[in-house]
Amino acid sequence: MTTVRVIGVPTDYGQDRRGVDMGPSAIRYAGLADGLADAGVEVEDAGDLLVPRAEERDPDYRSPSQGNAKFLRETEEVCTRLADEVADTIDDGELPLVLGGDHSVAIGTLGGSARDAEVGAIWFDAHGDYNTPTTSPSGNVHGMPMAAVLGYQEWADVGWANAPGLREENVVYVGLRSLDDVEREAIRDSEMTAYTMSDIDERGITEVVEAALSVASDGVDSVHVSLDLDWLDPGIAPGVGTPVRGGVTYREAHYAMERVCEADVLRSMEVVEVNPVLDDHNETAELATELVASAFGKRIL
Ligand code: B3U
Ligand code: MN
Ligand code: MN
Repeated sequence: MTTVRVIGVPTDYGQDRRGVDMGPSAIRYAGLADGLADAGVEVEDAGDLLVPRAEERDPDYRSPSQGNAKFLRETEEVCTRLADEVADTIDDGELPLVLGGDHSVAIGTLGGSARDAEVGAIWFDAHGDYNTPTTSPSGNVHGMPMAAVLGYQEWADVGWANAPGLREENVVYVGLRSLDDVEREAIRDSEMTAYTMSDIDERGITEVVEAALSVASDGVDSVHVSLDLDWLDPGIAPGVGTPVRGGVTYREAHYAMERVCEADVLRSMEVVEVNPVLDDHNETAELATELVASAFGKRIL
């Protein structure tokens, strides 16, 4: 039986809306343990990483070539510890489930997951998260983790942020609908595969998820799944910092997670950007727990 080790990472360094640091509590409170039990997996909750409060820190960046990346030192501190935890979990034969926090935590999750193995990644997100400190319009690191782990441009010199076992060819986006201009060109020029919401409209979630799984798992040991709750339509997931209209539906999201489970390639997973301060009666956190349960094997029948 799979043992899932839950690792909470209560950060909000990577973006401007306070409250996403309460994501791990909100997701646990919404019934994560019961959801995982329903899925039939063993659960071990490792608690939360200790994360210094943003108020005690200075957001001023130390730029990798004069760009803007707010709280980069703090992000390094937290992601370096997270990467070790994730790598240790996998070494122990367990499956890490990281609860964010904002999406900058993916630098740590992937850093650990792709440390000693070739892995693929499926990025369920409205956004590309492929900015660099010089292309970012906001300086928010949650808009940069994919570029960071792949060592794209200025991120190439930021060793702690790179995930050695991840190659562009095995990275797949699903559900994109908000990209910055420079970021769009960078994704087009890359070897990554990007399925937008239009692709889902045209081909259906079934076909898109099938294609995503096959690209991500091609020639690698296993796959990391990153689930940004703003992937879903804000009508059902209002508790996120940067909602974008036109996201996937409740059923599409569940179907995708069910297929992830059936493909049996999962190495690590993270659920990010749940912000209970912006949420409606914790419904986004509840949705997150339901989707996790589907990803780990909960079925209707
Ligand atoms: N691309 C924008 C906005 C953004 C990225 N990720 C989220 N929002 N969640 C940026 O700031 O990089
Ligand atoms: Mn994201
Ligand atoms: Mn997003």
